[in-house]
Amino acid sequence: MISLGNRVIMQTTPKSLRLHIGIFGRTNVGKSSFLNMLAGQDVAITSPVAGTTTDVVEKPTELLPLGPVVFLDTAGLLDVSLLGEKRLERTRRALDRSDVALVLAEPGVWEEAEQALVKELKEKKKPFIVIVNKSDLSPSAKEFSETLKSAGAQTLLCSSIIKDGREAFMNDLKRLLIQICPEDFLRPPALIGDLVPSGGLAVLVVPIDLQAPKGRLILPQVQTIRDALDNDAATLVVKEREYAHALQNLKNPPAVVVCDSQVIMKVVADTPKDVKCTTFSILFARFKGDLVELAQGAAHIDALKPHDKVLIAESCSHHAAEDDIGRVKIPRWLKQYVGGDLKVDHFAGRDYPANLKDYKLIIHCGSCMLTRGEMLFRIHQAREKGVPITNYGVAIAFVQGVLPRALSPFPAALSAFEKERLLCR
Ligand SMILES: Nc1nc2c(ncn2[C@@H]2O[C@H](COP(=O)(O)OP(=O)(O)O)[C@@H](O)[C@H]2O)c(=O)[nH]1
Ligand SMILES: [Mg+2]
Repeated sequence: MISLGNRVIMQTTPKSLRLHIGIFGRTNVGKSSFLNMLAGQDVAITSPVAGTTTDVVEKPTELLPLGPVVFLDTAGLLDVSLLGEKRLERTRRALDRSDVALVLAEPGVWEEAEQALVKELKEKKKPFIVIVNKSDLSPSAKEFSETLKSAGAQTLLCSSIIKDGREAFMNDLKRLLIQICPEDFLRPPALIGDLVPSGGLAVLVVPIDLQAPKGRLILPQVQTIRDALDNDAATLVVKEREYAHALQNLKNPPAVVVCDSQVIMKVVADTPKDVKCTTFSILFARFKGDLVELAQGAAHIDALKPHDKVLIAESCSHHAAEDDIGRVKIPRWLKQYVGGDLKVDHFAGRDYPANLKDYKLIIHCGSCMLTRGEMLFRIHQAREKGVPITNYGVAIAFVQGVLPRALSPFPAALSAFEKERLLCR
C-alpha cells in the first residue's frame, strides 16, 4: 500500500470497495448450498446432480461488520469431464476477481483438485479459508479439519443444511474473513487529518505526569501528530498548564483541540465555545471502531438504574494497576453517576460471555490490542444482541458531563448521541 496521505490512497484505490468472496471446490461439495445458507434464501441452484451450477452466480449482500460484499458461487474446478473448458475458464476468472476465497471440501477428501486449488490461490496471493462442509455426515470431520489446520490452513467446520451451531459458525467465519481480508476493505477514517484543513493548526494538550513515559510521547499522540503532518496541517503540543496561555498567543484559533481524557474538564473550560475540542480516546474510538455506535451507547448510561449489570470488556488481560481505569475508576464514576450500586463484571476474551443479553451496557476498552476489524466485529456482536456499547474514552467524557463538547468535531456521532439520549431519559 502507498504510505502517503489518506487522500492519495483514496484516489489510487483500484476497485470497488465491495469485498469479493469466491466460493470454490469440487462439484457437489455443497458450494451452492453453502451460499444459500449464508444468504438465507435460495439464490443459487443446488442439486445432487454434479455440475448444476454452470455460470458464476453473484450474490451481493451486506455481511456486517465487513459491510457490502459479493459472493461468487462457481462451478467446480478441475473436473473437466463434468464441466467442460468454458465453465472451468469462468471459474478461473472468478478466482482472479476474488479478494478472498472460501475453499469448500468434504470430510476426508483432499485430493488433486483441492491441492491444485490451494496452490493456485497461494500463487495468486489470494487469502483463503478452508470450509469443511457436510460435517453432519461424517463423525471424523473435526479430525480432518484439525489435520488441515495443522498443515497451516485456516479451517472451519460447517454443515450447510443443519441449523445447529450456525450462529457460532457465522461468528467464526466473519472473524476469519476480517483477519484475512486485504486491509483496504477495513480502511479506517483519518485520525485527525479530516478535522484540520491543510495549512491549519491542531492543538494537542498532553499532560506530563507520573504516568507519562520518561523522555517520550505515547504512541497515540505520535500517531496523531503524524496524521496531521500527512495532511499538511500543523500541530502545537502543549501541557494543560500552559494551554490557555498558548491559545491566547495564537493569531487565529486552532481548527481543533485534542486533549488527554484526564484533563478534558480543564481544557473545555479554557477553550472558547466555538473551537472544536475532543480527546485522543475519542479520535481513536473513531479510528478503531464506530464512533456513532459508541456515542449512542454512552447515552444509555443515563438509563442505568441501581443494581443493573454492566460489562467492562477488555481486549487483553493486563496487570491491573491500583487505580486501573477499567477495574477501578470507571466503575466508581458510573456508580456515582447512577447514585447507587451497579453489578459490574469484567471480561477479557475473544467472544463476549454467553449471557450478554443480561447486560444493560457494555463499556469496551480503547482496543489498542485489537485491529479495527476486530473492534468492528465486537461492536457488531453487541448490536446483534441489542446491547448498547460504548468505550472508555466516550464513557469518561459522558460521566464528566462534557461528551457533547467532545463530540463537537463529529456531527454524525453528536446527533446520534443526542437522539438516543432523548429516548433513554
Ligand atoms: N448432508 C449435507 N448435505 C449437503 C451439505 N451441503 C450440501 N449438501 C448436499 O450436497 C448436494 C450438492 O450440493 P450443491 O450445493 O449443489 O453443491 P455444489 O455443486 O458444490 O454447488 C446437494 O444434494 C445438497 O443438499 C451439508 O452440509 N450436509
Ligand atoms: Mg453449485
